Amino acid sequence: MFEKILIANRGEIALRIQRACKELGIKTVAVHSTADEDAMHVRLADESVCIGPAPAAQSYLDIPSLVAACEITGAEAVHPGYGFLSENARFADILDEHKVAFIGPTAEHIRLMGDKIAAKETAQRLGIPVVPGSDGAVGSNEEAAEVAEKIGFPLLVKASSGGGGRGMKLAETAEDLPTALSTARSEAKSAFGDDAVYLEKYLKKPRHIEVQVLGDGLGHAVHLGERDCSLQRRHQKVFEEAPSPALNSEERARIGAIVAKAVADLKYRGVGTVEFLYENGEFYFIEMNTRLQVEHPVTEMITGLDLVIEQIRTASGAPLALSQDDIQFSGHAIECRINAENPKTFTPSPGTISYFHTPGGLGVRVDSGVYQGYTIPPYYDSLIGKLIVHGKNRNECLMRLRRALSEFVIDGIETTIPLFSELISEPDIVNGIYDIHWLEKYLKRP
Ligand code: MV4
Repeated sequence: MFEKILIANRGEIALRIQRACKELGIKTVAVHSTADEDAMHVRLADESVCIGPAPAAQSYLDIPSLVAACEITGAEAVHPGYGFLSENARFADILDEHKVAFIGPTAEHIRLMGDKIAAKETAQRLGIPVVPGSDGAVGSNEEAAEVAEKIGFPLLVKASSGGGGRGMKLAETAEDLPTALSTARSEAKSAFGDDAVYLEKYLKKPRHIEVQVLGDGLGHAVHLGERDCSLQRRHQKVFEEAPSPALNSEERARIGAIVAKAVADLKYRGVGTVEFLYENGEFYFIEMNTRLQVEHPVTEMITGLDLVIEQIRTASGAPLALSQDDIQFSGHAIECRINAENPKTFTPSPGTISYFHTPGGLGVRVDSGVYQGYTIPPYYDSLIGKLIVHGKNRNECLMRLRRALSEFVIDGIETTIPLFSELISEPDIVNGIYDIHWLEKYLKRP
């Protein structure tokens, strides 16, 4: 096991990772930009290193500074958190060259899943159902038109180097296809330096359901159930829950078993998320994320497992101590992402928190990186915390969430808390009837 871990991140996730390290008796090293000198993740770490100025490109994304911080402190491993360098295969390779462990999958697996065409081919080969579409990249517009006729319209043109909603173009009819292809290609070329695109049948009203997996890199893997992340705005998730109100236990066990088998066959190490669109009772693979996700706590709440501890153990080479039968799902969990933003316009609202009171009590968890008197800098993501609530069933979870939201007080800045207070009174949310377009439609209403 590692004795010292460097956490290459900031905010709530840096604190979350420190907590796991402390439980394992591992020393922590925080890194920070000059804008984060007063941040909680710096105060609570055993050691800290300033790695550069405020812009992330010169600090949290600066690989040479991070490698130097490992060398100065003697950290044996790096946890990247989410965002920043968490899915950067080159970073994993460079750490490896410096004999520092990357707490995550191998660089090869990160690279494989970063290439969306290769990821989809791999998923299909391993028995995971995928969205009908082109076999790999499409060549000329003529070739694309032929494939498109077979798939049918509407369809999506997706960039192989895209993901998370970047580099997608909708073609409603054959007439739209040439424009969709050329704009997708040129946007992908300038954003990612790669103009490879592929085609997929467009699913009109799916839910976004993702399966959490955990592997040891030695051929053993389990699934930890799914999360429903359909409530999103502009590809930013807002509210996540586990289990999905749309699935029954047979569907859960079936897709879970398929995914766990695939991940075991891949010899995947660490935690991962296999993303699906779900429509009319069918699952369609879209992408795999090779990082710890923001919404991992809802899975922790219903399984009782600590996903960060599992990441650290598997990165140190330990075999999985769990079999699928050891995983028990209990109750229901919901996460609300608390952003420092106006709850109607979503304009960022950095500034000083003049008063901060978090909810508590049975089944309530707050993962946050801020405190009363803290000044949120304007340079980074606006996520300042997450409220996660657990109950023995969905109804109890919603009752508890309503209560917890009413206790939460954050003054001095605007936050998305009022949006959640509204959402949990909406009949569709109470009944669990929503798809990936629900929230954007709701926000557009007069
Ligand atoms: C799709 C789709 C419909 N049909 N693919 C957007 C993010 C990226 N991960 C995949 N995305 C989508 N792919 C097919 N074939 C609709 C979306 C999509 C979406 C997916 C998940 C969550 C929110 C979304 C919002 C808009 C579009």
